[in-house]
Amino acid sequence: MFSKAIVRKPSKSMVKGLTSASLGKPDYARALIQHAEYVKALVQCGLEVKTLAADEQFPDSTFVEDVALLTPDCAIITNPGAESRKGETLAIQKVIQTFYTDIEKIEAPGTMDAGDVMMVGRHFYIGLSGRTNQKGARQLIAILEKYELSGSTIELNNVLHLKTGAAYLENNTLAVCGEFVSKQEFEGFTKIVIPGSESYAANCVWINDRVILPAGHPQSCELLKQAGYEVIEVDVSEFEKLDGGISCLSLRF
Ligand code: CIR
Repeated sequence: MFSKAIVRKPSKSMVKGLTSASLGKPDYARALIQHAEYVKALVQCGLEVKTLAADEQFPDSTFVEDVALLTPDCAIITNPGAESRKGETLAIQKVIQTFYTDIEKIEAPGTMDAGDVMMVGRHFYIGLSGRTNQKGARQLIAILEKYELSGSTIELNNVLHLKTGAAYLENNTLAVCGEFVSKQEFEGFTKIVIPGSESYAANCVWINDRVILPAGHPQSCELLKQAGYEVIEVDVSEFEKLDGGISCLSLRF
C-alpha cells in the first residue's frame, strides 16, 4: 500500500522538454489542468500529495519519477541519463530528506532514470536503456542489497524506459506491451497484454487496488476492469507529447 506521493507542477518551459514523439508542442495551460486532475486521482487513491512548485530551469522536471527511487527502506537519488535533467536531482533531494533518513545516490559514470526501475515487492527490475547504464544498474543493485532488497537488469530495445511498456499491478500481475509481452524475465507473471494500438496505456500505475490509466484507451480499460481493477482514467495528452505518462508524473511511497 502507498500513503504519499510527490508531484511537481509543469513549468512553462515544458514546451522545450525532451521528446521523440511527433505529437506537437504541449499546451501549457492544458497541461496545468491535466496535472491538477492527475493529483485528484492520486488523492482519490488515498494518497497524501505533496505538490512542488514548477521549476522553470528544468523543462522536464514535472516527470519527478525519474530523479529518485523511493523504496520502503531507503530513497535513492538518481543520476539522470539526459544532460538537461541532471540538475533536477538537487531540488528533489531536499524534499526527500523531509521524508527519508536513509538516502543513497547513483554516481557518475553510472546513470539512471528511475522510470527504468519497476518495484515488485522487495525486488526491483532495472531496464538498461539510453538513460540507465550498466554502471548505474550495478550501483543500484549494491545499494538495494544493503537494505536486503534485490535488483536485476533487463535489456530494453524499443522504449524510452522500462515502465514505458510494463507496469506492476500487484497480485503477481503485469500490464505489458510490445517487447515485454515475451520477455523471459517476466515469465512467471500473470500478464494483461495491452494492445499495440494502445501502447501508451502500458504506462499505468497501481495505487491501493486502483489503477490510474491514461484516458482514451478503451480496450486496455476493459481488460483491467475484467481483471478486477477499479480504473481511474486521466487525460495526460500534454505529457504524452513529451514521452511522459502516468507513472512519470509522481513518486509514490
Ligand atoms: C524525458 O525524455 O526525460 C522526458 N521528456 C520524459 C520522461 C518520462 N519519464 C518516464 O517515463 N518515467
